[in-house]
Amino acid sequence: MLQRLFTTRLLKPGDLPPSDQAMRVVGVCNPAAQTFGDGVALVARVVEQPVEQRPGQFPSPRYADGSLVTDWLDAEDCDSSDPRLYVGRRSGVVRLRFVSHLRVFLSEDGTAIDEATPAAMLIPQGPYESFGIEDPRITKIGATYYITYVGVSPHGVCTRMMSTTDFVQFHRHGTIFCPDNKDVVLFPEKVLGEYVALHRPMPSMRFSPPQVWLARSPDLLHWGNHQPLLGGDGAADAIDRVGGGTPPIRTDRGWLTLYHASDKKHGEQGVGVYTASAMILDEDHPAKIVARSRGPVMQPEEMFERQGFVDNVVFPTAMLRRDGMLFVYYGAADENLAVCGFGVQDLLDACLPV
Ligand code: MAN
Repeated sequence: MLQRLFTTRLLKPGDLPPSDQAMRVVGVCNPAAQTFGDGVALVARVVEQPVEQRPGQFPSPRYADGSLVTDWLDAEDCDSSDPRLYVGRRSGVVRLRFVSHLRVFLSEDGTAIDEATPAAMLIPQGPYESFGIEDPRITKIGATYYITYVGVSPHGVCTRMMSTTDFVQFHRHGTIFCPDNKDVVLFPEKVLGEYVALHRPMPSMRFSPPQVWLARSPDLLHWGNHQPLLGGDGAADAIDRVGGGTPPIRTDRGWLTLYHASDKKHGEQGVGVYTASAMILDEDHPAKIVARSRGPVMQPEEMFERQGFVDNVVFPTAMLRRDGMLFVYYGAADENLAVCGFGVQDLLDACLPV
C-alpha cells in the first residue's frame, strides 16, 4: 500500500438536497475531476432512492421523459444479495435499487467544495439513460472537456459522451461504446495521430476474468482497432471486476493511470473489496504495459471507505497534478466523495517494470 499524504472527504449524502422531494440522496461518489482555471471542476454521481416504502415490494426508480417514476417489484421474486441490485429470480432480469444523475461542483483549491449548491445538474435523458447516468470521467483535449459516462437502461450498460468548455453548457454526443461496456477513459492527446481510450467490455460468456481493452479513434466518436490490455489472466487483484479508473496523465516513463479491481471470488455473495492499482503504458504504443504496481496502491482504510452504501469500495475516477502532488479523486463506499494525495515519485516508484 502506498502512503497517502492526505485524505479528505469532500461530500457526503447529507450535504446535498435531493433532486425531487420523493427521493433521498444515498450517495455522492465516483467523481470526474479536471483542472478548470486555477481550481478544479468536479462532476459527481449523485445516487437517489425513493422515500416511499411498501410492504412486500422493492422500489426501482427510473426516468421516463425527464420525470422520475418508480416501479414496484415483488420482493419474493427478487434476489437482493448485491446491495446495488434486484435480480428477478425467475427472469434473471436486473434492476437497480437507485437512480443516479450528475452534479457539477467547483473547488478553488481542490481540497474543499466551494458550495454544496451545484453549478449545474445533469439529469438522465432519453432511452439509453432511463436507469440513470453514472461514473463520469473528464479528459481535457485542447480547450474542450470531454466527459465519458455510463448510461444504464433496459438496453444495458453503455458508455456515452458529452463535452463542455465552461461546465455550464453541455453538448451530448450519444453512445460511444455499446452495451455492456463501461469504465471508459480518454487519453488527453492523440498518440501517433489517433485518439486513444481504455474501455471495459463485459461479455456475458465468461471465458476469462474481465479485461480492460484499448481502442483508437480518428474523432472520439468512432472507435476501432480494439486490443486487450489488462486482466483476463486471473491477476490476484482482478478476479471479479477490473476497469479503467483515472484518465491517463503523461509522465517521463509513459502514461500513468489508476485502475480498480474487485476481489470477489466466483460464487461468493456481495461485491468483494474494491481496490486501486497503478500502471504505466508506453508513450507511443499504449497497448503495451511497461510498469505496474504489485498489488493495490489504494484500499479501503478510512471508516467512510469501509462502511457505506456498498462497504469496502475505493473507486478512483480522476488524478490531477496539483501542489507538487497527485490528487486522486474517488468514490468511497459508493456513498462519499473524497480526495487523497500521493507523492508523484512515490506513485511512479510503486510501478515496477513488467
Ligand atoms: C461498479 C459500478 C460502480 C461502483 C462499483 C462499486 O463498478 O457500479 O459505480 O462504484 O461497482 O460498487
